[in-house]
Amino acid sequence: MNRFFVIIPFVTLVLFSTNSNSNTNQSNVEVKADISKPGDSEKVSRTIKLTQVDNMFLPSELTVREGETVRFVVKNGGNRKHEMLIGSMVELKKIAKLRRQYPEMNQTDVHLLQLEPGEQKELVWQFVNAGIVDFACPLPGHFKKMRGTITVEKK
Ligand SMILES: [Cu+2]
Repeated sequence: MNRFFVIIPFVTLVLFSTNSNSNTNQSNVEVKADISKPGDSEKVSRTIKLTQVDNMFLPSELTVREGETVRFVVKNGGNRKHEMLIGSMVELKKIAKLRRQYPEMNQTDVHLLQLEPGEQKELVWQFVNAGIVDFACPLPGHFKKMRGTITVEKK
């Protein structure tokens, strides 16, 4: 009988520590997203124009070359506020979920473009390795449709 009571806290402890391990793994995924990263504006080799409408990116499928640094010129041509973030789908989903949970939270990520209707902003991004990179507007109600992919081709 005593044994039973000892086992339960142990199981709880194991579950708890497994849980915190998986959190650590999640942040590893973020770091692993080294297909692309913020770029140096001195090294821009190409400019890509994107237009946001309510609620889509035009175009939503892009192709770049491994090693390229791209200046994205993003214009909000819609009637609502939009945002743009570049990253892996895992990262983007995580951020979109946070936006749903805490819509009033201040956004401090310097790589997040926030655009009022009619506004235009730029983001310089470097594509380090071949692969697929995603982008999206993480705002609630926008995220499912308002996304796109960047195919990074091998040199
Ligand atoms: Cu949007």
